[in-house]
Amino acid sequence: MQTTGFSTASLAAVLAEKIRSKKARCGVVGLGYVGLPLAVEMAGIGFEVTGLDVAASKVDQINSGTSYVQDVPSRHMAPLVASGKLRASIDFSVVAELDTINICVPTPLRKTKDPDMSYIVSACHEIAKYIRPGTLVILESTTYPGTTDELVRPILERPDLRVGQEIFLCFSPERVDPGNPKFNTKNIPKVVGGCTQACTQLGMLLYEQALDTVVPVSSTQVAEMVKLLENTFRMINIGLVNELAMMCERMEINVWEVIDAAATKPFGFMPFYPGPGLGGHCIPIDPFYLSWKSKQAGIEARFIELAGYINGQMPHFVADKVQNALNEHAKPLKGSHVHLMGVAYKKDVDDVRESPALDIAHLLAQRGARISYSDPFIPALRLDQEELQAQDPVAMAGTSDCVVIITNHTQMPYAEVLEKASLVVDTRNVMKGIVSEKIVRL
Ligand code: SAJ
Repeated sequence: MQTTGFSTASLAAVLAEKIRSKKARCGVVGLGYVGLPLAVEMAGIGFEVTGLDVAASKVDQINSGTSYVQDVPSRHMAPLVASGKLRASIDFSVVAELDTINICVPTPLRKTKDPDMSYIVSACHEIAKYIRPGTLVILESTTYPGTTDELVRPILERPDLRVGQEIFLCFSPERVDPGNPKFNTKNIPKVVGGCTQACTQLGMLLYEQALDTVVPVSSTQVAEMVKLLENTFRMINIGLVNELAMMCERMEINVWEVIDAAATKPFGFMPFYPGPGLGGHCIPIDPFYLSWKSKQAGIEARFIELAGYINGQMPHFVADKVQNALNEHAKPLKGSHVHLMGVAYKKDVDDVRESPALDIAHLLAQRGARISYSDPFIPALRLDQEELQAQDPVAMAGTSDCVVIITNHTQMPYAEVLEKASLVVDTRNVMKGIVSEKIVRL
């Protein structure tokens, strides 16, 4: 069918050929822990990639060959910048020259636990100003089912730019696992679903150039729901073992031993481990995108709400455990020096977003404890109104009244800390198998 001087078939065919020949000019909007690795991957296999971000500091660092993302070494990125394969800009007018655009902007929660779509909306409005026929847009930000079709499509679509005809629109969930040494942008299977078959085909073609495995699904809604299932599955199972930890404390059963023994079951079981709470920018947040949309559809997502409540209780559970452990040593929490060992939201990452360490520190300080912390990945930390510097854990173990192991980073001097400390509250079973009066376990 003739549309605006181009036939749909030819627009898709021309774009497909540009992608196959690597002549497509690719854009990535949002240069964080998802967008930057994707931009580098695509530039690395020969596409000319333009990264777009609203933060001039990120753009300047990239254009100077300096990476700020843990999983993207500067030594990998700098040559791509030097060769002109990768560049960054804050000027969205470059969209007019792009053939493909991946949107990797944040999707946080508001304080009311409602989705904050402002980053997606703002990016789409910028793109809509400059997008031209024959362009493929793929949203990667984790979001509720229906976002691509109900929110993104109406912003981008015009009578002369119809999705599936003159422009092409997909959703593909990002599956980046920061700090994972085994799975990376290239080898993690990539799910993609388009608004139309032609959209899906083009989305598949683009990812097939750079990634090992592409998994097409029948719609953008399916692709959006896939990611929410993945992360809701984790959040609920973490909530389950956290509740089990609270039960086991009352029944004086070692929950870690229970989980390890259950994990010997070779089928039908997947171990999760209790901890000080749920941190990060995915697991505590993504499930609430699903529960929000589910409520709109008239169904209460009770599992998510309950797991959210239980996981949210863990910092209080840990603070009580510290207070009770000090009490057993005839020390009031008030006035005691408590040293937090590891404050990042999970092991071997340099990110404190939503870290339970922040909640635990706040609760202990509220009850009168003096707080110090150590973390090889976090040199400085703002706790409430105070700016703290990371301390040496062994020195702190010798001078504090209690050490609380919150994040089980691999490279930490656990043996020396145990030797020097008078009391250790271990929320991660780092001291597994060690028998000592000093150790209190979750
Ligand atoms: N946690 C537990 N017990 C567990 C597992 C995790 O308490 O058994 C805690 C962690 O300490 C952390 C929080 O939950 O505070 C989240 O941990 P996570 O291992 O889920 O790590 P994230 O938040 O980096 O999740 C990412 C997710 N990746 C994407 O969303 C693309 C998730 O889907 C991955 O499964 C996860 O990494 C992973 O497997 O590492």
